[in-house]
Amino acid sequence: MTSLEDMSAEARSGGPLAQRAAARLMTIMTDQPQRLAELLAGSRDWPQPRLVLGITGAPGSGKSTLTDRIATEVRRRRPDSRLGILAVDPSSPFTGGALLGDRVRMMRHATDPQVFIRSLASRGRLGGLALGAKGVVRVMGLIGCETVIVETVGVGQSEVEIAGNADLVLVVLAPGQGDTVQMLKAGLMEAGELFVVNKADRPDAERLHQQLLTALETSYFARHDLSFGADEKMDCNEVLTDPPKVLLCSAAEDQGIAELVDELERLAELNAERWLARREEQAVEEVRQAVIEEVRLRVLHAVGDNNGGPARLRGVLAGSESLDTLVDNVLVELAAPN
Ligand SMILES: Nc1nc2c(ncn2[C@@H]2O[C@H](COP(=O)(O)OP(=O)(O)O)[C@@H](O)[C@H]2O)c(=O)[nH]1
Ligand SMILES: [Mg+2]
Repeated sequence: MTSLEDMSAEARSGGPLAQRAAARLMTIMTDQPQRLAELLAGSRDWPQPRLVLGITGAPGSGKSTLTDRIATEVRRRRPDSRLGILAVDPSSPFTGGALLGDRVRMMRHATDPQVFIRSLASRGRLGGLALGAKGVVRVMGLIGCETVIVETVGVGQSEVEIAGNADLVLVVLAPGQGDTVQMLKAGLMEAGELFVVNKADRPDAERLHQQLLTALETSYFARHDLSFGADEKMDCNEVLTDPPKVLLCSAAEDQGIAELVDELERLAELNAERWLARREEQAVEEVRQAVIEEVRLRVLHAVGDNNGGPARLRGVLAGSESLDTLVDNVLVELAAPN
């Protein structure tokens, strides 16, 4: 079997097999997410993306359409640089669950050799989804994608976690997709560093825009406690920025996209150093999660269906062995040389 290191070198080489090696690496990250640790260990001097953008929001708000538009605009501005798209959304056109029109639209990027598209279906997966997504993002960075866009539907813990792992989280809202109160409940408001009110071609978009501005200002001032001497209350390490921007776009009609990409470029420039440092911290966290995932798999095997597992579990039910003892025994067995 080819090692991750060889595969990585191949993927970076730009040679005839590079595309396939990159695709294989991404598949390995999805199927065996714990191997991310191995990948990171061999990648210290590799290139880093300029921007890992998380795009999240309610289903139907227009995340995929917006992703497509942003990708087109970024490709236009940076014709020589690669771009990666990861969709973690079972209904995404990238995963095949969408209308024919959406799929046809995405095909434009599918034939662009500088664009790498991957999808992860979050349904029916047990563990390691978030880690798998991080692995795919790392591979995209390592093969030279300057921009990586991660689309996740803004429901569920792991999806929010995946978006939160990006350098910058863009939250998409659209009229008719639930109100700002619901967003607050879903924790999306706190996660967002930049907001887009999409479907500006709809008459009620302007009202949503105003609502969101008010809600964001209120929560921003409350968070920074600006009504009392802000200087004393502020954490010294915290960079005090302006309240997050809210842009009005129509992804369908290609309006406001250039302004959005301008803002993304501005933020990437402004935060370059901070994001690099943060990604380094995240690598440590990714190794931690890889350790946990590997241990989880081994334990799962030890109490699995083919390994006398059910009998041992029944022992706990029958009271012949306590849970603690079973766990201790499993750990001792796992540690024993075999
Ligand atoms: N009117 C209007 N419809 C849009 C706009 N953007 C997306 N849509 C439509 O909204 C629906 C959901 O879009 P999609 O990008 O799949 O949303 P996602 O579920 O958030 O990824 C599709 O039918 C899109 O064509 C927009 O700016 N205006
Ligand atoms: Mg989508």
